[in-house]
Amino acid sequence: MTDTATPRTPVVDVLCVGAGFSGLYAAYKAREHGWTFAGFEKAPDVGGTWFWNTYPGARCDVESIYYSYSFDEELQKEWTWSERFAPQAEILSYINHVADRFDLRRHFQFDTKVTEANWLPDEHLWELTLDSGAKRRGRYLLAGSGGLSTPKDVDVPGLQNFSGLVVSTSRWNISLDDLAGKRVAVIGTGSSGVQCIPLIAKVAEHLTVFQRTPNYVFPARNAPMAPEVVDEIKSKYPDIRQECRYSPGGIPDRPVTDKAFDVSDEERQRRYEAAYERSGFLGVGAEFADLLFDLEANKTAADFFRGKIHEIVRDQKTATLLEPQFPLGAKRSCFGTDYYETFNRPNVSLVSLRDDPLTTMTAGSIVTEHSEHEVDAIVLAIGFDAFTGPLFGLNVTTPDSGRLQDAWSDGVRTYLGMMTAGFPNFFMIAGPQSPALASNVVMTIEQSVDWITDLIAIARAKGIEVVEATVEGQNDWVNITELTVNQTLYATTDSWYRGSNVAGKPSTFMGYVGGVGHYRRICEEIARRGYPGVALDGRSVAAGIGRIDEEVAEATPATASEEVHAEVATVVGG
Ligand code: NA7
Repeated sequence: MTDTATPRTPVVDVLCVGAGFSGLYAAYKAREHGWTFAGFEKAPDVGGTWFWNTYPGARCDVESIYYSYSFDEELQKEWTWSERFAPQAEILSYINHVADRFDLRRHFQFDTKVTEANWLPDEHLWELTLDSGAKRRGRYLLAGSGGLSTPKDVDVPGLQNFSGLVVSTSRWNISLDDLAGKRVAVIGTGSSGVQCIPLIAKVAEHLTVFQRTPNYVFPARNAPMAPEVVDEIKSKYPDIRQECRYSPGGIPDRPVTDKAFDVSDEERQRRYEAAYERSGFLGVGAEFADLLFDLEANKTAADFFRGKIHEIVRDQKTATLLEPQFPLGAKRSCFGTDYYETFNRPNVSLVSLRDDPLTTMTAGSIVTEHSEHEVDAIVLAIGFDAFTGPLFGLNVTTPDSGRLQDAWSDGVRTYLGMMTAGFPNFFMIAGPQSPALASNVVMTIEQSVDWITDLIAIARAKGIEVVEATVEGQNDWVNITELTVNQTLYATTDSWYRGSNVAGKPSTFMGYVGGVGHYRRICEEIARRGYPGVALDGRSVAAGIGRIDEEVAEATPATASEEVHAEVATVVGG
């Protein structure tokens, strides 16, 4: 029997793609509202990115006590994280626990890929096509498909010639033992490469690391969670979470009050040393308020860090090759365990692809311009087609706007990172131009789902069937995200943050970097004012989101870094 849509095809209130942190919370909220919900997940089980990224050493880089749901007090009380940064398996068992505890699994169809999503304007419905050919219809479509879930296409020359073992960190399907005693190559030194390299080095006969862009790799200082620390946090969890919701990054803030050149050279060094010991996102890169805004200030932190590499790595030529050259923090810093120390091992060597580009491969070797490296196995840690990859894979289409990828052919355009003009009743959970990329993403996901489901609830209560971002509201938001990022050093550096890791991808900065708390206040204010920037059955309140942004800023005590930000804005006329 074919399973195509008929007039009697059941219609649910909410369709959702993905059963990771986003989809599960969306299912929970939909059920709380009493809506029918149908979720689709291509993996055989829950977990999203954490289902697939099982490479050795995979763990979160935001502390687990924050990188977890905050919506249920009992949940956060009963779950105990074993380490400061939980490994992938523990995060996945947490997600499974949440799915079981709230009985969410039954709302999802697994092993099911959504291949198309079409808006039916006459019926005000979304119709999904599944890889089985089946159709499913619903009033609202939520993309909980994640930001870092679609692996980048392999763009390493000559890989088809190689006859040994090839494995990708984002689709890891071997055991570490399979690499034991082998000559292994790792290509890529982002977070994934950085996390697996030290562990592969321990089992491989020889490991050759092929590095294109050296990163800042801070010591993660991962450790078991002391029971008394866990008890202390659990006793204060609601307050801590509330602080996180209005913080710059979705983790408890450590407000800094001064700029790098406000203190003497000796004092600055002393502060960087202490911050280096502390590590984490509030480490060296956050020690002074102007580090992400002022290149000279940033250079003091970057130089300090480069000095650390030379202290750790014995071979000074290798240490120099490992030195990052872009401003510290301008793309996502990595957190590793024994990363630089690994280059002191006799069985590890480094090839700098900047100096010696990879040209091709043979059946048993990687060939660069100046050398050839015999290997038995290649680990690809080359990253993701971030944010737009997962969304474009859904082929979201409306008759008037065409496919999302065509509508965004010159770059991403969203309203608050959650909606996009021309695609009614379609919502992106923590999508591009939301704070997702520069935040504790679990907190951003919760905020996003809350805002989206509040809007749907209001529309339903008023009998409104079609909800859509206005072009005016979207233009305002795109301007805000660009003005905000252009005042920072993020704007100066190529990375997946702006799509430059994928050939041909239009350059748009994929996040809002004005802070989780500020963003939340803007979203709250927009809701309070009747959703300017959103057309409800075609009617909208005039947008003026820029004015809301300013009013929210004026009403909130500025943090030191926001003051620097404002100073920079005056200087550059932003
Ligand atoms: P990333 O951070 O995008 O890192 C990918 C790495 O792979 C990076 O070093 C790239 O160098 C390198 N790369 C990519 N393509 C190639 C080719 N063709 N040849 C050589 N080297 C290449 O991805 P990750 O998975 O490590 O981390 C993603 C995020 O997950 C991370 O930020 C955390 O938020 C969690 P490049 O820098 O492009 O020169």
